[in-house]
Amino acid sequence: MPQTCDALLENANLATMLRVGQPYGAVHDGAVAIAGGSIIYAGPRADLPDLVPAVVHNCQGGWLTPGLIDCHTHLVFAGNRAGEFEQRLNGASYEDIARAGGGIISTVKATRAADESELYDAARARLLRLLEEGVTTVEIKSGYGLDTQTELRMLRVARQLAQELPVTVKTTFLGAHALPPEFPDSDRYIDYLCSDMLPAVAEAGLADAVDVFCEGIGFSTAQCEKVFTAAGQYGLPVKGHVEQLSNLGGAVLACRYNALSVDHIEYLDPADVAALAQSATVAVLLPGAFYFLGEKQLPPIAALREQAVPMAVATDLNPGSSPIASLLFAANQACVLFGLTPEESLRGISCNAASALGLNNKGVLQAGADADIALWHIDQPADLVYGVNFHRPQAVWQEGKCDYRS
Ligand code: DI6
Ligand code: FE
Repeated sequence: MPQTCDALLENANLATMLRVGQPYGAVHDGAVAIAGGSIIYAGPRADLPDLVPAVVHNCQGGWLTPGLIDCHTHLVFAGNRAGEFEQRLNGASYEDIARAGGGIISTVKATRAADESELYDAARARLLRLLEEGVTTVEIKSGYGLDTQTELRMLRVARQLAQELPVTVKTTFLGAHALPPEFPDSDRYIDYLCSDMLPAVAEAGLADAVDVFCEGIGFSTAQCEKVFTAAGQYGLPVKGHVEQLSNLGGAVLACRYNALSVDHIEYLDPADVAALAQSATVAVLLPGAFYFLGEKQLPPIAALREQAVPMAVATDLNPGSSPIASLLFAANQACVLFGLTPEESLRGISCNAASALGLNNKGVLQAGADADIALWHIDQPADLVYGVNFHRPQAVWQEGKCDYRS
């Protein structure tokens, strides 16, 4: 008896992103079958099993990729930091502005003052920009509340976005993002975070992971370690903003706590890459922040590549260091600014981004994976990262549900 399925996507080339055979795990003249929100077949058309599909979609020789994954964003926030952009271009540095009470803290003030529906509407508009480009999974951090109530509000907004839009959202609690003005002492803030904020967030079930900003203008390694230990007590995996502006050793610390990812890492010492290679931790590259802040220090790409550390690429979408709502632009920047190959960059916004979020059923086209798929009218996968704002998907399937585009 032939098996029934919900949809058959035929007359397509597949960039499966599996690490077999051709670059990009490519399959020419392929087909994908979807049932119950999952892929039940992805491979050569010639080997397609006998299926009775409810819908057949002719992909007209286009390319199917996994739905794109933005594994590091701060897209829930209120306010606007264009004024700081002007200050920076008049000579102030990002760190000067932060130390003068601007920077992250100015967004904290605006976010605390915004109610849940204002925050939701602003975040939804930014998220739609990502979804238009074929993103089907996004990570969203808190960290502009820095008090229990506002952190919970940000995380609720992030979860609500996933209720109302065709996207999977993974939420991350980033209470250790900056020192709020009512706490002159960062040790006392970290104690409050561990004894009050984190328990409230964990008990509400609103976070999938816990993040820190390990930096001179953020928190020390000892303080980050306290946060990691507390996260472990709630069974939450950790990740870290580390080695973005200086090298404090946050990446090695995060690996000791089996972090899902270490993010930024421009100042990571190549000698410390071994710690990443020996763990399952993903290196998340954020070229948008490097670009927007005009940084010069490049992440140790050659060492990461030599030691086969998985590299992901994300937008870091936030108002201060990366006001960039385009994952394909970030993927282009990873090639142009950091020297990733187009294949590495596309893996960075698909399979490796899934790993950075602890998702083992997304980011590839393979039987058993979630049916998160984008269809592109392109000649080859590299087209997606070669041009800027050249391409939009013709159709996107998110957990099997199709959204056709023009
Ligand atoms: N590193 C960053 O680049 C962002 N957060 C962080 O820890 C900046 C966030 C902001 O400036 O609002
Ligand atoms: Fe960030």
